[in-house]
Amino acid sequence: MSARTGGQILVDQLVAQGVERVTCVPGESYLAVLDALYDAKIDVLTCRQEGGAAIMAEAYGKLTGRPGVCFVTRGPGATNASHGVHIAMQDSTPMILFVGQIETGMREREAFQELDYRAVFGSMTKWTTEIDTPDRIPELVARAFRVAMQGRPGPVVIALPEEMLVALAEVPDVPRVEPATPAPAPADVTALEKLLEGAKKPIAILGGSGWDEAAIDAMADFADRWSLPVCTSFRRADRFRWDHRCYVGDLGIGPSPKLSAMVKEADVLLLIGGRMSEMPSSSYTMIDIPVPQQTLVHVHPGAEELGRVYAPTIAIPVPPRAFTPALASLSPKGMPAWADATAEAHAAYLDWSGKTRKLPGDFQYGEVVRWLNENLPADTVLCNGAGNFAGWMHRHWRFSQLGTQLAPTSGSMGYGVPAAIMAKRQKPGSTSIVIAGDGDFLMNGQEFATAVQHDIPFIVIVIDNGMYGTIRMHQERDYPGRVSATRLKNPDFAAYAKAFGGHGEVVRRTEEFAPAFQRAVESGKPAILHCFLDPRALSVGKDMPEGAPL
Ligand SMILES: Cc1ncc(C[n+]2csc(CCOP(=O)(O)OP(=O)(O)O)c2C)c(N)n1
Ligand SMILES: [Mg+2]
Repeated sequence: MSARTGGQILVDQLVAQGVERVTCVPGESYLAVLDALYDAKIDVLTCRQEGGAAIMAEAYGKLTGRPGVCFVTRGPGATNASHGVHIAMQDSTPMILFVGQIETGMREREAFQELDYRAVFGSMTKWTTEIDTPDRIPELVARAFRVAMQGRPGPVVIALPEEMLVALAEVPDVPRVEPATPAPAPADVTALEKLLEGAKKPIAILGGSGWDEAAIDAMADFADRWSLPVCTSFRRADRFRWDHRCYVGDLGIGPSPKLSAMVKEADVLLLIGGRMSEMPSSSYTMIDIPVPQQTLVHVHPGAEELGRVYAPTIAIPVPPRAFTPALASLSPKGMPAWADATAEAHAAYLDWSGKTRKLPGDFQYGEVVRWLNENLPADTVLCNGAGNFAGWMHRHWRFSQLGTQLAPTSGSMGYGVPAAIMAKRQKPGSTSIVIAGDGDFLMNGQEFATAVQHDIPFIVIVIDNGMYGTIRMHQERDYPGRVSATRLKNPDFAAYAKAFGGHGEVVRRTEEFAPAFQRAVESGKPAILHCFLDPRALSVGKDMPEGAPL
C-alpha cells in the first residue's frame, strides 16, 4: 500500500462509491481535493454560486437515489450552499456537502472564514462532522454515504481541515455501500388487507423518496386489483401515472376541492413514502393531529417519522420500493364497493387538470403548459422553484415517469435552473425544461453560465408578471391595495441569455410560444424564453381583484 494525501484518499473514496460527477465552486481551502480530481474519472461541474452547486447535487440525489456530491469553500461558501442542504433535508434527498475548513491549529481564533459547521448545519442535516486525520477518511466517507441513504434519506455535511487534506496516510479504500433495506412485517401486510376488506372509502397517497419504477409498477397493479383511488403528494406527481384509471390527482397548494374532500372523508388512508406535511395537508387541516379521524397506515423509510405528527394504526418503517412489492399478495374478494367512486374521481381529475381558464392578456399560460405537456416526450424532465407561476404547471402537467418532476417540496425559490442543468447532464437524451417566475429565475439564474460553459442545452421559460406575485396575492388578501416590496423591474431575459452565449427570445402572445420553443430546441444551446404574463392573472385559479393597483 502506498501513502496518499488526504485529498487523494477522499477522491478515491468517491470513485469507490461510484460517484460519476460532483459540483463545486472552488476554494483555496480544498486545493488538494481539486488537485486529486484532476486525475480522477469524475465529471466536475464548476458552478457560479454555491447555492446553485448544492441544488445541482440535491437534484442528482433526487434523480438517482444516491447522494449528490458538492464541494464548497469554508464560511461564505458553506452558508451559500445551505440553500441546497435545507432542500435536501425537507425533501428527504441523499446528498453530501464537503466543506474546506481552516487549519486545525488556527481554530477558535475566528480565523479567516471560520465557522463551527456542527453548530451551523446541526439542525439542517442528518449528520455533520469533521475529519481530523486522513486515515479516517475511508471510514467516515463510507458512513456518510450510508447515513445519507439509509432510513429517511437526507444531507450530510463533512468539513475538511486544510492540513488534513495534504497530510499523508496509508489506508485501504472502503467498497461501495448500499443502504440496508428492511422488508415490511408480513403481519402488517395481512392487517392492511383486513383493513381494506372492511373499508368503505379508502385512498392511497404516494410521496417522499425511496421509489423506483418497479415500486410504481407494483403500486399500479395493486391499485388496479382493488380499484383503489391513488393520489400523489405535493411536487411528487411523478410517483404514479396520470392515465392510470385509479389516479385521482395531486395534493398541493390549492388542491382540487373534490380530492381534498376525498382525503378528509376517507375511512382508510394508505400514506406511502410521504410525511403529509404542511403543503399537501392544506396546512394540517386534512388529517387530525395527533389521532387521525381516518385509520392511518403509514409507510415511511424513517421509523422516527412514524407517529411524529399523526398516530398510525399500522406503522411500516420501510421505503416505498420495499413496501409496494409486498402488496402483490393482496387481492379483494369481489368488486370493491368504491370502484365506481374511483372511476368518477379519475374523471374529475382529468377534468380538473385538463381545463384551462381564460386569463387576462395575450399570453394564455395554461394553454402553453398543456401544449408543452402534449408535445414533449414523456421522459421530459420538468423543473421549477417556488411562486404562483408553478400553480399552472402543477395543475396541468400530467406525469407518467418517475424522475420527470424536479421541484422542491421545501418551497425554495431558485431551484429550477440548477436542477434542470443536472437533469440534462444526467440524462443527455431527455429534454430538460425549467418554468421559472421572474423572481424565482434570478435566485439562481447565474447558473445559466454553468450550462453554457459545460455545453448543457436546456430551456428556461421565464414567466414575467413584474412582481413577486405570490406575496402580492397574500398582500391583496390581508392588506388590500397596499403594495409593499413586491414589484419587480426586470432585465431583458432574452438579452441575458444571449449575453451568456445562449439562445433568447421574447414571447408576448400565446401563438408565438410554439415556434419560439422550436427555435430554442434547434439552437442546441441553453435557452431562455422570456414570456410576459398579464399581472392581473394572479394565480391559476384567481385574477387580481378589480381595481387593485398594478
Ligand atoms: C428562497 C425563497 N425566498 C423567498 C420565498 C418567499 N416567496 C415565495 S413565492 C415568492 C414570489 C415568487 O415570485 P416569482 O418567482 O416572480 O413568481 P410569481 O409568484 O410572481 O409567479 C416569494 C418571494 C421563497 N419561497 N423562497
Ligand atoms: Mg413573478
